[in-house]
Amino acid sequence: MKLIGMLDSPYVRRVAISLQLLDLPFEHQSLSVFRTFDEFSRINPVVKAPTLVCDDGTVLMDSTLILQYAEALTHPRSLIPREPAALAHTLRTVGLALAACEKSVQIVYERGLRPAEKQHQPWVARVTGQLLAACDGLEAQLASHPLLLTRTALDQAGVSTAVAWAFIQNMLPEVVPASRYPNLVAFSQAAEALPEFRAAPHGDSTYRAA
Ligand SMILES: N[C@@H](CCC(=O)N[C@@H](CS)C(=O)NCC(=O)O)C(=O)O
Repeated sequence: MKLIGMLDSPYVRRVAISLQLLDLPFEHQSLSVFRTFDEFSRINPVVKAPTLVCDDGTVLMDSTLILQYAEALTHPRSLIPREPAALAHTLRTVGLALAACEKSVQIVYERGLRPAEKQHQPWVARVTGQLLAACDGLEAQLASHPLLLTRTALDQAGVSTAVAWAFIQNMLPEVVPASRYPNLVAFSQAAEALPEFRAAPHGDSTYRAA
């Protein structure tokens, strides 16, 4: 299978790290949804990153749906707990992390794609408040339910939390001050030291299996 999209996207990165943790081999093609729009659109005309081209040629998109497919391939190995209370905790954390990604991507797009005179401050303020609320929620989740950080114990809550934090700190550090989030800083530092995170760093590199 082939993962399409750049590792500067938190959605592509959470898939790249999760596939490794699930022991699923994959190729990676680091195409930009902006700079290589035409090449991307020949693979997926919708031009969404991540895109996954399955071994039978089926083209999937959306990180959560791609991960659902990946977990079907590796069942019973999973990054999502089965027991309902643990599942609710994991899904709450993943939801907060995905909301943090969505809100930070919206700010990055507003700044990078819309001409300065057309930027709408009330919208930016609203999205910034939502981003900070999601980060506050993640910080509180880490305080009340510390996440485990070994290769076998790390679940989708841990992957998505660390990936969201790295994206935010790379793209919008002045919007989300690290000093307000000590648990996220410590968790992120430990996660980024794991081989699966180091093999798929935020940025424009291409993942290659070790
Ligand atoms: N909910 C989607 C969000 C994916 C997403 O928005 N990716 C961005 C890159 S970070 C993208 O494809 N942007 C191009 C566009 O939406 O036109 C997921 O989880 O995969």
